[in-house]
Amino acid sequence: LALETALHKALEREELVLHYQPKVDVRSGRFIGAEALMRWQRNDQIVPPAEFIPLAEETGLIIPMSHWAIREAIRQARAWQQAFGIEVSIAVNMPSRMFLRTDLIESIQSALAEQHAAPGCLELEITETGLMKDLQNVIPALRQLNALGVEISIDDFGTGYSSLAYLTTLPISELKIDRSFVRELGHRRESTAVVTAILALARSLGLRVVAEGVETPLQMDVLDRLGCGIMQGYLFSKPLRGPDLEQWLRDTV
Ligand code: G
Ligand code: G
Ligand code: NA
Ligand code: MN
Repeated sequence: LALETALHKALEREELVLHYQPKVDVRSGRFIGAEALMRWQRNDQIVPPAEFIPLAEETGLIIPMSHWAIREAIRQARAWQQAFGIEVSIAVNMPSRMFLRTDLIESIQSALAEQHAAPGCLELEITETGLMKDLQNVIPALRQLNALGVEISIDDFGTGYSSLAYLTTLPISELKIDRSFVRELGHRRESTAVVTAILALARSLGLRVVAEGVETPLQMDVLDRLGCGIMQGYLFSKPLRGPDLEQWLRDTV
């Protein structure tokens, strides 16, 4: 209960921060965008999401936290666009229940308007498992977001049980290959088979693919050879505080 109270206050006290992990187009070396990952700056410590996201989900605090994350990501994307003169898209992790809320679209629209930002600066990630759990109820929001121009990415893809038939009808833009498959690339043939299958599926549906959790040059080479060009992982950068990602951009782009 103490933690719940503290988390409640954390939002008001602006103790939540987003860290950003770049997505890279490996062939061109281009920065494609970043995934926002939430951190809680509690006193002098950084509390990782594993220790507060489950609590936030249980208590419902995840709803205002998600609204906050959307606004903060849009603000940051806009700031980087202006500072670097490039298109920046920031992906925010959404619990599936956010897509059931009637105020989601309105909240995004007002945040975009306030920041004079285009919808393309925001992307929303939903896990494959979260999506399939509530598919029929989530679809209307996906359609509205798509119409607005906010792209949807399916996170941890390959670990859930997608109905492939449904996948063809969903207005989504990106699949993120779960890092459990990436980790075993070059060591377990089954992982290569799974990644190959995901890439073939994505190609036929016209979806972008991002490999997450890329840690080694070997994994990068295998992915590149299989035709997956967009990657995210410690090999390129860990999630960074905003100012540190700016430095990374100056050094890299
Ligand atoms: O950031 P990693 O560093 O530890 O994140 C651990 C887990 O917490 C991941 O599964 C990630 O999806 C989740 N997570 C991180 N940030 C957010 C967030 O802003 N919102 C939600 N709902 N989950 C997040
Ligand atoms: O569930 P989701 O994919 O949103 O979680 C992202 C999580 O993966 C975060 O905890 C992030 O810190 C972590 N992460 C990012 N890159 C790597 C990596 O290269 N290796 C590992 N093991 N974890 C990573
Ligand atoms: Na994610
Ligand atoms: Mn992921």
